[in-house]
Amino acid sequence: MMKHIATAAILIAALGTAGAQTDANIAKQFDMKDGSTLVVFKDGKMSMKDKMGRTASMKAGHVMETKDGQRIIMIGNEIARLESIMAVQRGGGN
Ligand SMILES: [Cu+2]
Repeated sequence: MMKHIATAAILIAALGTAGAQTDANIAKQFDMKDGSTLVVFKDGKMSMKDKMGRTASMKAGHVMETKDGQRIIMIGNEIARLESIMAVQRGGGN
């Protein structure tokens, strides 16, 4: 099972600059099987958005699956970091 799990470092190396970037600190976003979104920061730490696009908590170490079947281990749980980026995207309000 472990061999099927890509580490964030490998993902980021493979992605290079090809991933959609919505913020300078975000390396890549993945659509997950359950409808949520995985946000990977450039330092390899991660945060989640739920189906409604709200920040969501997920324990580090949790194994998630992307829409296309990749398995990724949750690294970090950067809710506050994602929240601050989303606040800026909304125009700086709450
Ligand atoms: Cu996750």
